[in-house]
Amino acid sequence: MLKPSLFLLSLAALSTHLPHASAVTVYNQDGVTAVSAAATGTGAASATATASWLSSLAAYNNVTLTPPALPNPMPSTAFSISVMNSAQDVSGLGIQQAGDFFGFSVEMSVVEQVIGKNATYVQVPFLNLLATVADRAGRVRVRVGGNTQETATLVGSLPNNSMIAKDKTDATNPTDTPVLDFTAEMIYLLANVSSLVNVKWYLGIPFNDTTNLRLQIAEAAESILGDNLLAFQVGNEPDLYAAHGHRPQDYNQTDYFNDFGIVVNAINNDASIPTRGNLVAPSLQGTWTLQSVFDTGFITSYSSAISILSVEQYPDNNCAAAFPDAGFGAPVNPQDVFPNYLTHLAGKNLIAPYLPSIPTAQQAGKQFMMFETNTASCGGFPGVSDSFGSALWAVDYGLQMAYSNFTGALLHIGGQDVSYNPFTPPPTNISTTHGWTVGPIMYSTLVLAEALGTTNTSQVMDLFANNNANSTPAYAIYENGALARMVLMNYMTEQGGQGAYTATISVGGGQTGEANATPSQVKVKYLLAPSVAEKDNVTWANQTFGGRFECDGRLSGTEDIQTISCDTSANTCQIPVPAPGVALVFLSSAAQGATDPTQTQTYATTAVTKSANTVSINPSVLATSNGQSGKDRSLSSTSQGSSDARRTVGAPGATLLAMLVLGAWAVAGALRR
Ligand SMILES: *[C@@H]1O[C@H](CO)[C@@H](O)[C@H](O)[C@H]1NC(C)=O
Ligand SMILES: *[C@@H]1O[C@H](CO)[C@@H](O)[C@H](O)[C@H]1NC(C)=O
Ligand SMILES: *[C@@H]1O[C@H](CO)[C@@H](O)[C@H](O)[C@H]1NC(C)=O
Ligand SMILES: *[C@@H]1O[C@H](CO)[C@@H](O)[C@H](O)[C@H]1NC(C)=O
Ligand SMILES: *[C@@H]1O[C@H](CO)[C@@H](O)[C@H](O)[C@H]1NC(C)=O
Ligand SMILES: *[C@@H]1O[C@H](CO)[C@@H](O)[C@H](O)[C@H]1NC(C)=O
Ligand SMILES: *[C@@H]1O[C@H](CO)[C@@H](O)[C@H](O)[C@H]1NC(C)=O
Ligand SMILES: *[C@@H]1O[C@H](CO)[C@@H](O)[C@H](O)[C@H]1NC(C)=O
Ligand SMILES: *[C@@H]1O[C@H](CO)[C@@H](O)[C@H](O)[C@H]1NC(C)=O
Ligand SMILES: *[C@@H]1O[C@H](CO)[C@@H](O)[C@H](O)[C@H]1NC(C)=O
Ligand SMILES: CC(=O)N[C@H]1CO[C@H](CO)[C@@H](O)[C@@H]1O
Repeated sequence: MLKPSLFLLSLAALSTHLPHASAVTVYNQDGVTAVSAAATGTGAASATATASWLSSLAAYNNVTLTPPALPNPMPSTAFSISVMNSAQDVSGLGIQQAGDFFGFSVEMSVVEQVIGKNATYVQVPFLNLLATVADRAGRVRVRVGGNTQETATLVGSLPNNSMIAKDKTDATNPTDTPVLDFTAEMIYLLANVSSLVNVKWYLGIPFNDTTNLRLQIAEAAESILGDNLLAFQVGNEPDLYAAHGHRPQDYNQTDYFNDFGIVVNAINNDASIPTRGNLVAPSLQGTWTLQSVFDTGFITSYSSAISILSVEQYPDNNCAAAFPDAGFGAPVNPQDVFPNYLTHLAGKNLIAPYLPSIPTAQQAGKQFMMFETNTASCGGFPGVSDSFGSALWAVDYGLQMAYSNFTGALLHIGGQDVSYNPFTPPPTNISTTHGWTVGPIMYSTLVLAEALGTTNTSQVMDLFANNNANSTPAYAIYENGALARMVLMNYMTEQGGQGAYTATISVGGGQTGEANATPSQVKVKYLLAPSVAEKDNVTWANQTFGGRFECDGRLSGTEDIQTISCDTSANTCQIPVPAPGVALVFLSSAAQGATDPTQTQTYATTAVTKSANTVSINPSVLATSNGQSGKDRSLSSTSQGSSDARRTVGAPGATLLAMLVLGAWAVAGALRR
């Protein structure tokens, strides 16, 4: 089997005046593009070859589930969808959205593995992966933070010229999360990434100690990142502080309001933080309601300080498996929860509690973001979180959030001890021979980016298609006020020749007096895999990131965009949707050109062409990978000591008891991400 060559890019050796790059083409030492290595993505070979020490790490687990049975009764597999052509004729459309709706949340402790060792050694697969999204969306939003941001400290220097040190243990922290020291090199790393791919950043200001604020990260980031910095999160899940022992047991919304005010005042008095009004809060996990925080006067008091109101939510948790000794009871069998993800209700139910708060945010002129999310906290469910089903779940969930007026969502990336990562580098000691592992959920970011496009005017409508059957959701996307694209989904896996459906769509000519606007043909891109349980063989318009350990960050294969002719006398187009699968239907060539990376010259706001977008890096300027240099622990996981078999909760018994008294559900939701 050919292996992709992995290189770390030496930015120092490159011109500092590179254009914003949309694709970084890396050649291996034989002068052969590494793309050929990432090719077919059968996955079968790598799965059987995967050593057991690798499959014991959640990110590379070998659990393959059984697709659920077909629904009984079956939904119709031949149904019509009639859509309006003009947004004005549709009631209940979501607000205008940008193609970068889905971004990523990178746990701060895995920055070295995922983003780069330092500002001059950037992980090329990371650049390439982000470029696949930036190509389609115009830009990508990435948050660096998580539990680790709360106690992280920017220091002048670290031993051995390290960028991040996480050897200290925070004895008070029950999340097994290491305490981080980092240098400004980390911010330079992010700046250097942004000079190659259009990435915009969210960072977190530590909030563990309001008597000793550490605003250095904000000071450094504003001067180093400039416009590439979007906002600073202040407080990560403050509604869990008491449960986690980070604040007194009676810590409540008023205390949080007061703590937040201390940070706002300090920023206002810090001349080294020139930007105002770019804070993200309250980032609740759900133990407190948003309304209970708003009731303290939070929005009115801090309106000039906040740009984004935020929540963080996962639909389930796998804490019982991640922390077997912590009293969470019997581990969940992933097979049992798999069907929960394979329904249109999944995303809807997850965001339902937040819908009443969104108009409040809109009235205050604030964005409303799902700042950290994924399939299940405490590491995800092996076989679920890394299945094609998770990609379908995320496409539906993302579009549902866009329809429901969220303004963005960030998919979380942990270490090798979680199974839900959009992408995971190989373990350090095999990084010269193995490529990255791209999770099926990564493809959902491409689908969302292309569905929403680059004009910032896309409005999403849930079509409640097929009598609102939960297995066959469909969405319409209006752009500049007119229907541009549709997304047709199928959660079923074909069994006994059953499961696939054909939607007969017609545009305009509805009851509002619209004229027929059904095109004579449509273009369709499919997201496909043989079953919802598939882990490796996933294709987007016939292109793939490959199976486990096969990816250098680029899609390989020949793009295949289907053309479907419509019936111009009946004014209908018949769109087949395999089981399982997603069809992205482009209703016009303009609707396709606006989002299709094969036609990047049509980007409305950039002058760059496809060829100018491709940076070819000569092998002579590439250093070899991080090789054997890193200590396994410091490069292996989100949570200190948790990537191996001895998973224990590092909390003193008393803290743990206090947590459990408050309810396992709330604690479980955020115990470890
Ligand atoms: C799956 O991985 C485990 C170790 O985690 C190993 O014992 C088992 O043989 C593997 N199964 C397959 C089918 O590769
Ligand atoms: C960056 O990291 C690489 C790989 O660990 C190392 O060889 C190099 O010396 C580092 N550069 C700086 C400036 O620290
Ligand atoms: C906050 O975190 C810093 C850095 O880890 C630590 O030195 C400090 O003691 C912590 N403060 C509190 C109140 O826990
Ligand atoms: C620095 O590097 C040396 C040599 O590799 C090693 O022995 C030492 O433990 C390192 N120190 C720290 C603090 O990592
Ligand atoms: C929080 O606790 C303080 C002190 O007991 C109390 O005065 C305040 O009303 C409480 N706030 C809320 C929102 O319950
Ligand atoms: C989203 O916002 C628009 C404009 O304010 C509104 O018409 C629509 O009903 C909202 N959608 C939902 C699901 O609340
Ligand atoms: C890499 O490390 C793992 C354990 O951390 C070990 O089992 C494996 O044999 C090592 N592989 C190589 C190629 O060194
Ligand atoms: C879309 O919004 C982004 C972020 O605000 C902006 O950079 C970009 O120029 C906008 N694109 C268009 C076509 O207005
Ligand atoms: C990969 O999946 C596609 C369907 O999505 C199927 O046609 C193809 O045969 C599969 N390839 C392998 C090697 O399993
Ligand atoms: C799909 O990609 C494969 C691999 O590149 C290629 O052999 C095949 O021709 C492509 N299929 C279509 C229909 O383009
Ligand atoms: C473009 C850019 O931000 N370059 C930075 C890369 O990182 C080094 C530090 O190692 C900075 O000196 C450069 O300014």
